[in-house]
Amino acid sequence: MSAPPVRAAAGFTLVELVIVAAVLVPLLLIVGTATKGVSGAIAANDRAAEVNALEERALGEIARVLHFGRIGTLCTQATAADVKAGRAAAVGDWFPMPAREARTTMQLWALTGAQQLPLEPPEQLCTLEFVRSKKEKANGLDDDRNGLVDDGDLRCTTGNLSTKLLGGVDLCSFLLDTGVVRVTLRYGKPCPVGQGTGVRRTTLTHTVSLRND
Ligand SMILES: [Ca+2]
Ligand SMILES: [Ca+2]
Repeated sequence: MSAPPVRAAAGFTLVELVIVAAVLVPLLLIVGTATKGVSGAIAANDRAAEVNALEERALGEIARVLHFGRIGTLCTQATAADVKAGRAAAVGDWFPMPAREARTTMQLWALTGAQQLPLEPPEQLCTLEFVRSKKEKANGLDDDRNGLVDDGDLRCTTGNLSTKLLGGVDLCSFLLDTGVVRVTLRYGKPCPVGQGTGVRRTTLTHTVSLRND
C-alpha cells in the first residue's frame, strides 16, 4: 500500500502557508502600529489603566485642533508679566505664543470647520483654555474642598461651539517648542467606591506637530 499524500498529512502546503502569511503579516503590522500610536499618545504616569473614554476623547480633540492648526497663527493670552514685559497691551489680550514657556491658554486657526464654499479652506478659530472653577481662587488652596487645589476645566471653543473637555484639572500646560506643542494635563477624580478615599490624580502628556504655515 502506498503512503497517503504528504499534503493531507501536513494540512497546508508551503504555497498555502506563504499566502496565509502574506495576508496576516500586514494585518498584524497594522494592529501593532495602531496600538503603538495610542500608547504613545497617552502617557499616563501612574493610572494608565484608568484612562477612560472621556480622557481619550479630550486628547483626541486637542490633537485634532493642533494637527490641523496653523503654527503661524498660534497665540496665548497675556498675563500681568507679559504686559510688564511689553509683549501685550493688557492682561487677557491674545498675542503670539512665546516658545518654551508653559501656558494655560492657546488660540489658533485650524482647518477643523465644515467646508462652506468651494476652494475656501474650512478654517475656524479654535481656543483651548484652562478655566478655573468659579468656586476656586488662584491661591494655592482647595477653596471648594474637592481635594484639588485651584482646579477647573479644560475647555475647547471651535467657531461658536464651546465644550468642556475635561474637569477636575489642577495642572494644564501648553508648551510650544520648534514646531510642536506639548500638552500636559493633570486631573483628579474621586476614588472608586471601595478603593480608598480622596482623589486619584492622573497626568496625561501629548505632543502634536503643527502645520508650518
Ligand atoms: Ca478645589
Ligand atoms: Ca484655590
